[in-house]
Amino acid sequence: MQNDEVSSRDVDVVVVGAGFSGLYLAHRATQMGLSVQVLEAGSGVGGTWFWNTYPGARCDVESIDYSYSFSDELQQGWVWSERYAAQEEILAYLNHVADRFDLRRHIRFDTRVSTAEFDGSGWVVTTEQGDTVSATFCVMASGGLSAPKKPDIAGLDDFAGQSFHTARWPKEGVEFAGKRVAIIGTGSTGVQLVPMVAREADQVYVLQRTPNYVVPAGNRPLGEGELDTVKATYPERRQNARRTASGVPAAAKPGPGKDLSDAARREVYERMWAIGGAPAILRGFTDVMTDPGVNVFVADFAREKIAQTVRDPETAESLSQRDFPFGAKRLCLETDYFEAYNRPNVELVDLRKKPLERVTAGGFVAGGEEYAVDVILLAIGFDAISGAVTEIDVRGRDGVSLKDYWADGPKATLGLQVAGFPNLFLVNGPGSPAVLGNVVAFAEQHVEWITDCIGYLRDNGVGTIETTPESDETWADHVDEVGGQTLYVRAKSWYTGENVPGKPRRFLPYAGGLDRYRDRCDEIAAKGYDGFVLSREHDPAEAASG
Ligand code: NA7
Repeated sequence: MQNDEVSSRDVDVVVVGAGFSGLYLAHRATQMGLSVQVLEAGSGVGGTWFWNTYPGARCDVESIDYSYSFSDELQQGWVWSERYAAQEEILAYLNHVADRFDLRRHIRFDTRVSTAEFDGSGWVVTTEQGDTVSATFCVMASGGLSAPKKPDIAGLDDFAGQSFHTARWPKEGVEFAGKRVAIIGTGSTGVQLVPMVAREADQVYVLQRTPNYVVPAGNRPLGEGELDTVKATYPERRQNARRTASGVPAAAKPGPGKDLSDAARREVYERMWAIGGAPAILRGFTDVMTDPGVNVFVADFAREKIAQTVRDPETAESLSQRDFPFGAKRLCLETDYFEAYNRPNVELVDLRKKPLERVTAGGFVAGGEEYAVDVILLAIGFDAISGAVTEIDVRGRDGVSLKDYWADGPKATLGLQVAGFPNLFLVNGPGSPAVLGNVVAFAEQHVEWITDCIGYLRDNGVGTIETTPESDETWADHVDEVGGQTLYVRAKSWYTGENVPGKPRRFLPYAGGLDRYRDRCDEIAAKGYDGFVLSREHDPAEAASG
């Protein structure tokens, strides 16, 4: 970079996190001739896929799409074995990427960042070990689902057995044979975990507070011929995905279900159930998410499938969601989940009928009944989207804390930058569309925008870039408004922050879709970062509007 102050820094860019986003950032920034230091809390690359090693952990986006598109050699060379990749395979892929592009030399592992402070022209990041790294730019590639939710369960500290959050699974594994196990939580994680633990443990109690809509994953091995067909048209497939709302290629367009008879709808949905996966099932008709009658049809269909599978009618009813529309929360994809409840060693504890009172030294008490267990698995979710950033003490101009700035709810222009925090970028931050689709496609878009922006600043001798409070508010209001038009606001979930007690309610992801979002980001960049404040000098008073 150009001026003396900047060149005296350790690196041009410091990146927090070596998951999908951080790895690509390191690759792209170094390709541009920038120096990069990635700081990673884990002892290996992979982020979410490094930490979530619980049995059954698997992606809910198809492997051929949930992968980088930036290198044709990479996508042609890598062989995915299943429709939905298991955690081990995604982690192996990310390790391959780190080696193939020689990224490890930019990464410091076992290094958790505790503070990040703007010093007038750049960032000083401090690690838990007390080391500092100074950089012109700081990028939070710290992940949307990487801050485990703190358990709000009475008595958990008194438990004498083994207990941990599923995203902190012991690396040495867990022996379930001969054990009684409680699994708290029935989101995607719980749904994947239950059948796996049920195969080994003596007894499994599944503690469910809210039933979710759970649909067949339709996972299967990928035939070699099938993968070859995809590879032959990968560039077109990726191009197609870039122009969709969700970052996965658009399938042939179905028609609306509104005017069809129930029998005709049923025929379509039997097919969708057999295909499995969220895109088929959410978009079996074009109006599942907009027409209340069609939505109720699909919800009824899903409940019928449970009743056909789960033998005990009371358990089947407890597993059936009736309070919010189909698709209002991210669908959970299952393999053998409902069948698990037919096993003699699995019992659903419906916390709506038997509230969880407390954990004791030897188990838990729900609805006045005592249950003895040896292990408690906390599949209770995450302080999503903003939690990994607010865990760090981030201080911007004049020492202002990001946590304080976000006291009423996280806000960031385009989900990328925050007023008062110059040269700080967020990947897949609050206000970005990432979690509503294929996170890898969104991460690539973010990383490309951020690195292009840094390139622009370098080429134009600009010292800092930041947003304004007005722009943050306007974008957050827009995100709220667009989110308010969807069914997502009809359920309490990590999309709104309501899964974490005390977290201000705000619809966090931008529901306008990748295509619209990309256009908006590109338009702003093409106009020299219109609406952002670009400053040649480091004195904000001399800042010139971009
Ligand atoms: P989720 O989807 O946030 O699910 C967490 C589950 O844990 C959910 O069933 C919660 O019930 C339950 N929970 C949380 N706290 C408690 C307490 N205190 N008592 C009982 N039950 C509790 O997290 P996941 O890890 O499953 O999935 C996250 C994302 O990862 C997923 O959407 C995919 O994108 C991948 P609640 O619904 O709050 O009543």
